[in-house]
Amino acid sequence: MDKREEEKAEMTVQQNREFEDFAADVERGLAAQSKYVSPKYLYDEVGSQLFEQICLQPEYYLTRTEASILNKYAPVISKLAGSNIEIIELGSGSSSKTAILLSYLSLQKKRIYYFPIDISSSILMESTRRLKSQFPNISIIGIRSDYNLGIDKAVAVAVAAAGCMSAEQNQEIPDMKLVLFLGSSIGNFELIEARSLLGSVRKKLHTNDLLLVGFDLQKDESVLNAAYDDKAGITAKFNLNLLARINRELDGNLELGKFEHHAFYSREQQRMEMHLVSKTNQQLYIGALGKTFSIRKGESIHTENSYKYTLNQIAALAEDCSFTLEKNFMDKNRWFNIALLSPS
Ligand code: AVJ
Repeated sequence: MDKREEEKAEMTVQQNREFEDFAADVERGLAAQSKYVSPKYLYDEVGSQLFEQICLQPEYYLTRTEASILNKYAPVISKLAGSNIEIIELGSGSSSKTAILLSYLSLQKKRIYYFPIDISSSILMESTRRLKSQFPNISIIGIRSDYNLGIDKAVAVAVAAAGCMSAEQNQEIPDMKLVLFLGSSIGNFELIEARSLLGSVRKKLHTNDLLLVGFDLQKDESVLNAAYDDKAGITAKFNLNLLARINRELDGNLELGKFEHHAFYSREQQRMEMHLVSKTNQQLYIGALGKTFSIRKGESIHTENSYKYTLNQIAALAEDCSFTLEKNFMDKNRWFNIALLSPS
């Protein structure tokens, strides 16, 4: 096999594994007592595009608030960073917020390597192409991976690639790593999972490295509820696309019109919950599984949790994972916080 064929074959193995995972996860989730599907399946090509649109909705304050914090504090953050820096971003998406940081860093750093890691290959390809033309002096390599499972691998690849690139081009080896986990993606994780994720990042870091994590903060429930049920109906479309994806990829017969998007803040759990509620008693047939699942009128498929943090909880989480919370960068409403963490 030549190299191209080899790449193609590898692609097929990977895609096949993803198909099997999706099928198995949907089967487990729909057979469960309380139906659920992991939020990571919301982000196929269509879902990732819809999420980009959510970020532009007036009700979805998260993205613009975090961007405003980065605009304000990017100069401070870039001063803290070393001069040869390796940036690794988990769940980079369109990288539009990171571009704010990159533009400051590129003004003063000697050498910047940027490794965006994302689950969606289309978004990743698009954003790396855009960033490469915007920042010709930054070395950019996109890594397609599910950061939850692939963090060790992804970070290892990034570290090795930076080493090779600097050796090949006779350039300096990065003297520090800056890991970014923005957008409140951490909110999708249960506390125990968030600890293990930050814990595995911590293991990859050395004394001078830094980690920036975006946390959405607890606030008035009406603000939260509106953010996850925008008037234009984009979040509803995003949620319902999960069913369309099951139809596309798993040969399902789900009728999108027979489900309703439902998002609410649970004060007890301190999280937003997103559900797809069945409007009727119906049978859900999934061709790829050769199985039918019954769902009752009013019964829901739980598709996402988005935890909202307090500053105390953030400090405790950092400490639990052997990080020192160096600084909280917040907007003036204290709606969002970008925590700067260093290895303790
Ligand atoms: C990408 C997980 C940060 O929880 O706010 C947006 C996803 N879901 N609207 C969030 C999402 C519904 C988003 N995160």
